[in-house]
Amino acid sequence: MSSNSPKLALYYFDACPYCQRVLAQVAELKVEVELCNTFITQEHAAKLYRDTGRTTVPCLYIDNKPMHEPKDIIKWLNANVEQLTKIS
Ligand SMILES: N[C@@H](CCC(=O)N[C@@H](CS)C(=O)NCC(=O)O)C(=O)O
Repeated sequence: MSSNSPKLALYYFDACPYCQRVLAQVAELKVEVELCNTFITQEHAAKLYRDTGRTTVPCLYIDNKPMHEPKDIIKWLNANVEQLTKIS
């Protein structure tokens, strides 16, 4: 991980079709993203609610700053792919 790559964490649950679109783009771009399932892990749902006032997913944390809206998340990933850590 190069020092200036932002740390990414995706808050999601499997039954959400918007989350599946974002997960597909993450796989397509081969970028490293911590996956936080809010359905399976209560603490992930609690953090999301604490930080954003809602439990809506997908939510991408970029250096711990939350971003909602699947379209915006995918746009940001595509626009910043060069500086993101790739999975080998
Ligand atoms: N436009 C929505 C799309 C996301 C959305 O509707 N997510 C649903 C699951 S498919 C959700 O999180 N519902 C539960 C909740 O809002 O707490 C957004 O704000 O990002």
